[in-house]
Amino acid sequence: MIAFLIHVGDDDFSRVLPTEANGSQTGTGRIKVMAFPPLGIQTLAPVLRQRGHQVRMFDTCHPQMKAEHIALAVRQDKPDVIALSFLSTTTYPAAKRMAQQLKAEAGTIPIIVGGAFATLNADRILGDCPDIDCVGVGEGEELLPDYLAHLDDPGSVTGLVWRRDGKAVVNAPRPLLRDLDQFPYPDRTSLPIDYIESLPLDVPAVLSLDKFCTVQTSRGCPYSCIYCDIPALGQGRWRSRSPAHVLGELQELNDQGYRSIYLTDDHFLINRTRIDAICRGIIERKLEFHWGCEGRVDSLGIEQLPVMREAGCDFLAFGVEAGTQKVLNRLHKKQTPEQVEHAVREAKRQGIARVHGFFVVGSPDETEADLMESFRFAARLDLDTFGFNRLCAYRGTPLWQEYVARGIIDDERDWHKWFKCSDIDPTTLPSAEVNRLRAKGYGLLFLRRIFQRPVRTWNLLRTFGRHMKTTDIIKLLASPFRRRTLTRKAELPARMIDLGLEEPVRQKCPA
Ligand code: B12
Ligand code: SF4
Repeated sequence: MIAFLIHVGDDDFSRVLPTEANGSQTGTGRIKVMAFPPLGIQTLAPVLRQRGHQVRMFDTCHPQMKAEHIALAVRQDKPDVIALSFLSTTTYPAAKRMAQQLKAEAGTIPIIVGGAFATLNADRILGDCPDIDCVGVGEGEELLPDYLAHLDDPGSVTGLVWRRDGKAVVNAPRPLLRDLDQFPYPDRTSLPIDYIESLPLDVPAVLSLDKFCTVQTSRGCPYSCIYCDIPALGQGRWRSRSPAHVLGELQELNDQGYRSIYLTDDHFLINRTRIDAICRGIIERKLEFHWGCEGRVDSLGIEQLPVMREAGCDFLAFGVEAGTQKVLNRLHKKQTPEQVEHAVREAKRQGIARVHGFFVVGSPDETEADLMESFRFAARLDLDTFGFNRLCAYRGTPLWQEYVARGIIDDERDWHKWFKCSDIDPTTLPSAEVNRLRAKGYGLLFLRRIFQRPVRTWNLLRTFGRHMKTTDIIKLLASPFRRRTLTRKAELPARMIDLGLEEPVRQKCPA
């Protein structure tokens, strides 16, 4: 059979590399795009091929892989199945538009969707979008081939949510995969795109022009932070590939010339022995790439930092979230500021080149003093880079459930939206206030950096400056103080719309 695998991305998170930034070639058919590779379809493509299917992949970050181009390919190739893959709530409108445009061309060819958001909202998607025929819930490695083998009998495919006589039918759930080592390595060569290691910003913030890709060595996380849907996606379990399987893939990538790798694991640092085995393997094999990962500050993996550094780890991102125990507790983060300090200090002491801190602002019960303390805390920490995003609520998280219970979110009508907490929750600081304090906090942080660590700041700017124009660096530095316009804005909860509001009002609406 012929299957089309299409990654629908957010335009905000990709940008074709400008020619002056050295690279986008015309004529060769390959382009350079500042984006993360679409690991979902890269993972599924070889699995389908192994079962004898033909696969054609598309990533909408490519200017020639927009809906109209894919529709043309549908007309030419007449695939048996069109599979759309997208990650988040923010991309659902684009995925729907893609399904609509392709359905007009595809007629009876079934369109199946999958990915994190689809998994958490399967039956609702079918009720909402007539152009989508079914949803694959959870991991696709077994589900998608099973679906292709039973196109005429969707009722037999576990994990599938499909439509019969206009109604959504929810098949029995498919258990989580037990053995992640059984599948072929992702296909990173079929798409005519070179992904460039960059920051997902509105200026071309290129980090390196090294051949770049992502790898997933484990799935899931056993913690339960209130704003995160990873536990819901993976049933609160952490599963991993064996070090030998991971090393096989890393060797292949090394031999293909990849020199920059980012691990998209939800929590890479969880298992000390496994980290040790992977890192020692990288060292023994003399693999040449540098790599980065994310993890919790209380991980046992912190003890493995020396071997990680030796194995080429030069970027480590920690979920710091807040500078006060009160807010950390409210987020159910189960970590202390002292653990944050220890982890960051150790990472720098062991020579990790860039240590990043993810922070959130605008959390429930966070006061002005708490928020400013997060910035002061960040200034004290030995972080190289940091990001302060406003806390948002997504369906599938404990926070979403809390807002449903508190009568702020109507789960029936709001399921496809996401909300900034400071827009909707009266126990948060108002959005305007959060923005004002964030700009003030960034100002404080930048000044402390420039005066207390001038050499480090200069070196960091030089890293950016290698591939960026000075005007773009200035834009990058000014970005925390500017208002960014994303293509998809947070929407209003249904109950506020009922009240005729056009802007969110942070008060409990009548149920
Ligand atoms: C890497 C990553 C990114 C990268 C983008 C990567 C890319 N181009 O693909 C960047 C940094 C750009 C990013 C940005 C954002 N992300 Co993000 N991201 C991730 C992360 C950490 C890993 C994704 C990944 O590579 N997984 C590995 C692959 C193999 O898994 P997969 O894609 O899910 O595919 C598997 C299954 O889903 C399934 N499958 C996939 N497609 C299909 C299709 C069919 C038909 C079928 C049957 C099955 C199927 O099979 C695959 C193999 O099992 C996930 C967390 C996670 N664990 O999913 C968050 C995650 C997806 N992101 C999230 C969010 C919120 C965002 C942002 C909105 C953040 C923001 N506010 O700026 C943006 C939006 C970006 C966008 N929509 O394009 C949330 C989504 C929550 C939600 N309900 O919306 C997640 C779950 C993180 C979290 N803790 O909440 N992200
Ligand atoms: S935020 Fe990180 S630690 Fe918390 S549940 Fe999600 S993946 Fe786990």
